[in-house]
Parts: sequence; C-alpha cells; structure tokens
Amino acid sequence: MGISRKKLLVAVLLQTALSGSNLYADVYRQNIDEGWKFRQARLDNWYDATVPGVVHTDLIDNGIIDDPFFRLNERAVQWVDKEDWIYETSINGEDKVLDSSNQYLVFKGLDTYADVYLNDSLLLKADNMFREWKVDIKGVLKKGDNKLKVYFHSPIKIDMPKWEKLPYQLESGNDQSENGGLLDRKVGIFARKAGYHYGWDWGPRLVTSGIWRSVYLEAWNDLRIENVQLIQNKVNSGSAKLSSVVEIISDDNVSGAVVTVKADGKLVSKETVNLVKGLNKVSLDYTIKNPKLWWTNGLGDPYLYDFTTTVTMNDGTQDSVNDRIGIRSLRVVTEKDEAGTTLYFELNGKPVFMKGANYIPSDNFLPRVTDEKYERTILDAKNVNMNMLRIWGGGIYENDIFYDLCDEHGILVWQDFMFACSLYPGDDEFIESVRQEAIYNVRRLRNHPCIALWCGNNENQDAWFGWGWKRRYEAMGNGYAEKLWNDLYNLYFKVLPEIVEEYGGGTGYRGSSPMSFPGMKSDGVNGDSHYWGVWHANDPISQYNTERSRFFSEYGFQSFPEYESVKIYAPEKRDHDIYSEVMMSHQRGGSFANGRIEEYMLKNFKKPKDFEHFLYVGMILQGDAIKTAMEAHRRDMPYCMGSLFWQHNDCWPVASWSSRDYYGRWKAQHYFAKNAYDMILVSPVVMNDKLTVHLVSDYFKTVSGNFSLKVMDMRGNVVYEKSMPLKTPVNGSELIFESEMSNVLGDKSKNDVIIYTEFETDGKAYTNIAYAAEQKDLNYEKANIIWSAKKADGGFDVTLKSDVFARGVFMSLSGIDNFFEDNYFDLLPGKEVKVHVSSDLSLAVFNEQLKVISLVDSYM
Ligand code: BMA
Repeated sequence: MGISRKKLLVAVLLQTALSGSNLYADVYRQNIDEGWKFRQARLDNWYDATVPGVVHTDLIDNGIIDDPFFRLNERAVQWVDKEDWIYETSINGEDKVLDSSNQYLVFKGLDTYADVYLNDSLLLKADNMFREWKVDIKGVLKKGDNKLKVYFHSPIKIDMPKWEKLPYQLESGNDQSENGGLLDRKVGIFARKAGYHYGWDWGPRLVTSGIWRSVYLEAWNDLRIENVQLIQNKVNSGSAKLSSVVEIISDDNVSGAVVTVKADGKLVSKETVNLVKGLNKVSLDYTIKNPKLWWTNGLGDPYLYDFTTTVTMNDGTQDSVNDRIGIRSLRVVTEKDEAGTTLYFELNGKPVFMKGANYIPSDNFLPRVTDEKYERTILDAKNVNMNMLRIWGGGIYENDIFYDLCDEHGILVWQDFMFACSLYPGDDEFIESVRQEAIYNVRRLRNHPCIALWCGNNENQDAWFGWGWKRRYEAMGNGYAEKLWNDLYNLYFKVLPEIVEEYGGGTGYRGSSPMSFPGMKSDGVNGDSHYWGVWHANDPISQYNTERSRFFSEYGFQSFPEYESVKIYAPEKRDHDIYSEVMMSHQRGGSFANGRIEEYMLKNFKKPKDFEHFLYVGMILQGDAIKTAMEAHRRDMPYCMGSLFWQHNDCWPVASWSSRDYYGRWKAQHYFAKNAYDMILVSPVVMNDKLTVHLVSDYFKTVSGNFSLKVMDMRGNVVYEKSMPLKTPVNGSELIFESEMSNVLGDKSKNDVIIYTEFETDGKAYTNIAYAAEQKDLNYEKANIIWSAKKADGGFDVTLKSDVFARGVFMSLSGIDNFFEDNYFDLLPGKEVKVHVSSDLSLAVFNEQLKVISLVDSYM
C-alpha cells in the first residue's frame, strides 16, 4: 500500500467536505458548535457541553458519571434516560446572515424528542433522530446575541403513555426494559431512535439524548442548488447514459440561467433554462463514452469521477455542487430457476459473489465515533477481501463518511431501513415520520455507487411467521393479528418501496431480511436467509458444510474479546471468570450464550487450563466455525451468491459474534476471513472420512497455476502428496480433488495428520489447511516456537519458526495501540514466517512483552 493512513484520511475528509449538496459557492454557513452548556431540566446547575454529543458523554466529561463501559457502571446510569435535559448556547447574529434573503437553522440530527427555541420562540418539535431538521429563522434571528435552546424530553416519559394505551404489547424482545427499571414496558419501538440504544443481545442499555450531529446556520441570496441526483440509466463499458436532475431554489423568476455538468473537468452537458421563484427541477441527459467503471474490491478500480454541477445566472451569480460518483450498473437479480429463486448482485453485467459482514453502530455514544474509526472499519473490511457490508436495521443510517469510504474502497452496502426484530406502531403520525426519514435518507445516499440495496427491516417478517408472533396475537382475538400484519405489510411492502421507487434512482428494494417472498417465511431455496442453526439451535459446526441458501445474509458464532481487551473493562482478578458478574454483564446473550461457547468448545477442543486460555481457545473455535461457513458458501457458487457473517464490529466491550472487538482488535475470525474471502480460494474439507478439495475463483477469467496437496504428520513427514497444473474456474467453484481419507493417510491415523493445500500462481500462494479429526483428538505435539523481532516500519517484523506443527499461533501485547498483520495462524514444521506488528514500544520492551503461544499451550 503506497499511501499512508493519514494521507488517505485527508483525502476522505476533503472528499466529504466536497461531496453531496453541502457546498455552495454562495451559501454562507455558520457552525454552532461552541459555547454549549447543559443541565438537567429540573435542576439549576449548568455544565459545559460538547456539540455534537449526547448527554451521557457530557456527564462523563464533567465527572458526574463514570464510564458506563467499565465493569458494572452501566447500571448506575439508568436514571439518565428518565430525565429531561436542556442544552443552550448563544449565536452571534451576523450581518452576513441577517442580510441574506434566505436564513435557516439546520440540525443534521437530534436525538430524539427535542423542542428547539430561538430567543424563546419555539421553532421546532423534533421527534425522529434519523432525519435532518431545517427551520426558517428569518425574522427570529436578530443582530448580536441570540439564545438557542434545545429541550430534550426523556424518551421514556414521552413514550410510556403510548405503551400504556395499547391493548397489547408490541413484540420487541431485545429492549432491555428490565435493566432500565421499567419492568416489561418496552417502549423503544415507539421512538424513531436507534433500536440498539435500548439494549440488544450484544449491547448495553444506554438510551441517549442529544444534538448528535452537526448544527449550523445557513444563509444565501438569489439561488442555490438544493440537490443533484445522478441517475445511471444505462451503463456498460462502451457508454454511460446518465441524467443529472438538478433541484434549484430561486428567489425570483430568472430567464436564461445556464446549468452545466462537468465530469473530471470535462463539460458533458449544458442547458439554458428559465427558473421560476421557488423550487425548480432541471434534467440534463448525456452520455459518457468508454466510462471508467466502478468495481468492487478485488475486481478492479472503484473509480470515482468528480462531477461538478453549476448554475449561472445572467449577472454571473453562481452556485456549484461537487460529487464523487462511480459509474456502474448494478442489478439485484431475483429470478426463478430449477431450484427456486436467485438472489444475487450483478455489477457491470457480471454476477458477483458478495463476501462480507453485518455492521452495527460502532459505539453506543454515536458522536464519539471518529473519522479515523470509520476509516479503520472500512479498511478492515477491504483488507480481508470483503466487498459488501450490511448496515443492519437496529442501528442508524450511517454518517456520510461511511458511504464515502465504501465508494472509495469498492465496498457495496446493503442498507436496511431502521427496523429490527420488533413490531412497530402503524398509526398515521408514526408512518408520516418514517416517510420523512426514508425520503431524507434515500435522497441523501442515492448517488453513492456503494448503495446496492434498500431493505425494509431485519427479521420482522420471519419473526411474524416463525417466532410465534402471528399465533400469539391470533390467540388474543379482537382482530389484533390482522391489524398488526396489515401495519407490517403496509410499512415494508407499500410505504418504503414506494419511496425507494420514487427517490432511489433505480436502487433495488427487498421488504425484509431474510426473505423468500412477501407474506412468507424465509427458506433456503428462495432469496436470502439468516442461518442460526449453528449457535442458536446447537447444530454441529459441520452443519455449515451442508446448509444451503441462495444468499446467507447472516450467520454467526460468539467469542469473548481477547484477554488483553478484557483486562481493560474487567481488570479485577475476581472478574476473570466467564460467569463473574462483570463478564456476565458484558455478555448480553446471558448464560445461554456462555453455555453455548463452553459446550461447542468441549465438543471440539481440549479443556483450556484457565480463563485466559479459555478466551484464546474461544477465538480459534469461533474462527474455525465461521471459516467453515464462509468456505462452504463459496464452494456452493453459483447456487449461493453471498456470505455476510454476523458481525463486523462491537458497540462496546462485550462477548459477541463480532470479528473485531470494540477496541478494534481483530479476532481469529477476522484473520481467517482474509483467506476465506480472497479472490481465489482453495478449500479442502473432510466429511464422513472423505477428503474433497474445491477451487473457487471470483475472477472473470481463468487463472493458471499449480495445485498441490500434502498430507503430513505433525513433524512434517509427508505421507501423501499430489501436485498438478490447474486452471481456476471462471467466477465459480470446482471440485478438483477427492479421495477417501484412508487412501491418503499412509500408515498414519487421521489424528496424526494435517492436510495442507496450495494453489500457486504468479508467485502468490493461496493456502489452506484441513483436519481429518476434531481439534481435541489431534495429536499435536508441544511446539517450540522460536521468534525474533526486528525494528521495521512503525513497529517490528517478527520472524517465527516452530519445530513441529503449531496450531493457532497467537501473539499478544498489552494495550490497544498495536496491530498484528497476521495472528492465530498455523505454522508448518520448520517453515519460517514473518509477521509485521505495528507498535510504538522500544525493541527491548517489545521483546519483553510479546507473548507467543499455540493451541497445545492452552491445555498443557
Ligand atoms: C441476528 C441479528 C441480531 C442479533 C443476532 C444475534 O439475527 O439480526 O438481531 O443480534 O442475530 O442473535
């Protein structure tokens, strides 16, 4: 990688500033991010506040509450959401604003029930955190000092009467109302507010309030470009037929205004138009010959054009908008075939297998997710060869930077609307609020080449049919079931798809995930599925090898964070037991989930000797499980065309299905994803004592190389060997080797060997190792791992070598400011490997601190 992180970030920030409809040559913006103070509404003590921010982080900063992520502190802050809070600052009324014909106050996000006053006149009553709020302040803003006040009502107090009024409860199993002192009164679904704030099976209950995105004044004269939509009508490598739909707000009727569109500085369209006072829509159609297409990670360059749209009046007054947009065609293909109904993504005319993960918000306190953290999130997807992230429906429509980074790195986004695992109100007021939120976000995101699909919700339809909801409401009578189903159907199959159709510029829509068809439970032969047989239903891990779906949009397996991460939030000796009060509080799947990890572990691994090694073995267990699934899904191409594991990240330190912990440390699963999601995969499996090897490739051309297979004992003695030249399949999967295990074992038993496979092409080796027995039954020998570290490029190069086969070699350092290029890897006997570790430590301290173990050390 020639470009440093910092440089990349600068590029991204610059791009963010320029993209979308935020930059107007003649629009003046006055940020309101200074001088904020806040207080509990019923008390008089003012404290300093940070905007954007939330109450909890302001309370932490003022030393009023302790970090809720530390040990059991979450419990002590449950009072915060039952209080009302007032935020105040003063705005200087500047001539620049006051002399403008248009003056607006803009909140990019208010969480959630907020009354906004300017100089004591009520401007706005906000009730939806997912949308922007914009108010005309002409005549209210005065010269000099102005008081801006935002009164946040407790979301609990606002929504409790709605809960009390309903004759039934709306299902919302993840809302941890009992932790919030509300017994079974699950009120979260009434608010258009991130669902996970109320708790989830990987998240704490921390119900925030606050000005969570930026706030500013905006003023202009004459005209402005309000929005530019780029519609990609028909795109192939020969030409791109595009339309720019330009929304212009004008103060007056104007004749002979000129609208131009430039792509990478070249004029592609020009139109002279007459504008009327108010909102105008100008549509420009044009063709770009031989466009540089946007490709996903691994398939080519995610090329982004700089589009500049300008409107110029006779007198020279101008407004201009810049957008970075990738030109590509993208189709969500759902077609009948012999087996059922496909679900795949066709990019620039080619079916592309989706490799990726589900993404949840990166923190319970959203405003503290830094641009650097966003960058790491997307690069951590890119660097393990992902090409899709699914933004799951219990969180938020992400910040612009998330999508900018996905555009830039070739990561497609499956975007859920924010509904998950629950039933929601269906009254007109609620639906209207959702409509506004959906229009706002679809318009905001529609130009991003990364946006692949809009999806109505997470699991709500399957829950209705499969989790007993339908039956439960039917049993209550009174037409409740009918009403609730109609509400559900109306929202996900009428309201939302109509908005995507009208505003989405051709992006596909699905009513729910998982989904076969509207009005039915999901299945493995039509559409996508969430496969939770392994884990929730206790199926053996090997079940991943045979379970089929057209598209796995979820599957997952839990682990704890590694020991060095655990010590940050659970530092006391008494915490170091997976059933300790602190560890249980950071395990929202409860003792059920701990039990699952233990049970699966003991079925597959030898019992670890202590807590620290339990955590380590849990990593290998999770990594092996998910690797099994990822590879099985890819072997099943083209029947299966997608594999998105649950989940890419955590929102706080916790035991969960994540492959990277809250602090950003990669778990074994994330390291394993790198090979399992690589463009070429060699995938050996042993099932029922039969060894098969598949070769999978996502390239659109065959790749020639050499395949080799070695069955060897733990000391490296080869008992069976095969080597042959081979060509990869084209964008598909092929069986390249099969044998009964007994034919490749020589005089060894299946517990004595490992199966090493390799496909080598152009100097790059795609390798993989399979085992013919469970890890606990393999006769691993005590590995003597010799390592040495040398200063190199922001850290160290560590060279490691083992006398015998070493399973799951794990290196660790305390603190969180280090990163291992590879970890939890297998070391072949006598083979030297070099791993880069970023770290600021001195060589002496590094040598002293670095711990290196392998699987045998966990029980010996
Ligand atoms: C899925 C998700 C989440 C949940 C996860 C783990 O189905 O959609 O709601 O956190 O399972 O149980």
